[in-house]
Amino acid sequence: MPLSRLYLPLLGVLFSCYSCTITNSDTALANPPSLKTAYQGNFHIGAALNRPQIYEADSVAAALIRKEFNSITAENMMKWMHIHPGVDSFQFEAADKFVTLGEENDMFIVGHTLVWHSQLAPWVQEITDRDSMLQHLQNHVSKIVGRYKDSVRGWDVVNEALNEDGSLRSSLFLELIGDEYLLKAFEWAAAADPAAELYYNDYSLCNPAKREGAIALVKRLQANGVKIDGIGMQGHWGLDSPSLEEIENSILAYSALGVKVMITELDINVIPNPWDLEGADVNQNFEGSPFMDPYPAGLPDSVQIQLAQRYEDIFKLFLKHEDKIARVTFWGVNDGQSWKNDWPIKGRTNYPLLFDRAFQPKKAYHRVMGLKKLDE
Ligand code: 9MR
Repeated sequence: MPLSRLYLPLLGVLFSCYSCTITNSDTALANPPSLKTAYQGNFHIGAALNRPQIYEADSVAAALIRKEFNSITAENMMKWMHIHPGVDSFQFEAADKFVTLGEENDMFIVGHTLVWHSQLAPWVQEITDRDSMLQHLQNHVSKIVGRYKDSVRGWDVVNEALNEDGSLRSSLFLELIGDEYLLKAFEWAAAADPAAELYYNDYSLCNPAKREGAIALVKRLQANGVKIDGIGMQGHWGLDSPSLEEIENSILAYSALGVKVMITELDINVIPNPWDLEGADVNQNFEGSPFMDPYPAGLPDSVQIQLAQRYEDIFKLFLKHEDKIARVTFWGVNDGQSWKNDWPIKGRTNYPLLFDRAFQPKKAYHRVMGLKKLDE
């Protein structure tokens, strides 16, 4: 048998391996590893965007957002004071830009937030009677949800309506309308866009007393036949608390109501929390104190490692409950931009997210990605 007969098939195999390497690396170049691709089969990975990010002022930030995230939330631009500053005036420009950005990149767009006691426009505080509050609230919810019908896919309809003990927080809405405002807000949102998902969003939802309050709130809506699709557990967490057990108990409890669970507003605080110091007066005592702002020049490796471990632990838990969790949204893109640098004490240097101030992925990013590599 001529030797070429033996060699030709071998050459064919070699060539097909070579071309398959080319194809794979081409695909890798077209789809470099990212949070959104790694977690594609599990849940959406989102980020809250601030105004410069919505306007894509920084090309590095813009590229990173497109690469890593498949869901976006407006950090501030859809809040009442910004979007509805006067009785008859709506400012939709930034919100429109935000929605266009999400649509162009095929992202799951989340509207934040329709009914919240904070960041209201001053004119709302002047409303003094039930009927006019009902009318203005309905107008607010219907106009905004209606404008973004079929574009915004999920709304934080009501934000932070509970106290830490699970009772309803006193607010203008509660005082003037009574707790019916909760039902109404969801009803108006559903009427304006029947296809949009509707959520209740709050912090400390792993705290057992508040959890009971949230469960009661969802049950109340359900008992009245009002549509609610999910609970947003804001993840403004620390290195040690809440415990994984408390987080898991909450995911299970909310999911048992038949609604989706979202981890929203995720960031992990790594600097001292004044609330942990008994009797501390947050506003007066600690401005500029090195004790409260220990890492102005960079995060020590030891803490970087703790942060990476914490992120790995919570993402492991999220993956365990991926059938219940629809989305995990970070409250910001990189450390420099996070609200945690200015709250509860202004001007500190915090490191709560997966990307550093130069938009470089941190150890925590690699650990979160590493969980998926083990899976493959
Ligand atoms: O991150 C937001 C920050 O830029 C605003 O100044 C602040 C005003 O209240 O709101 C922050 O976002 C909040 C979110 O809308 C609701 N949950 C708590 C978040 C952190 O305060």
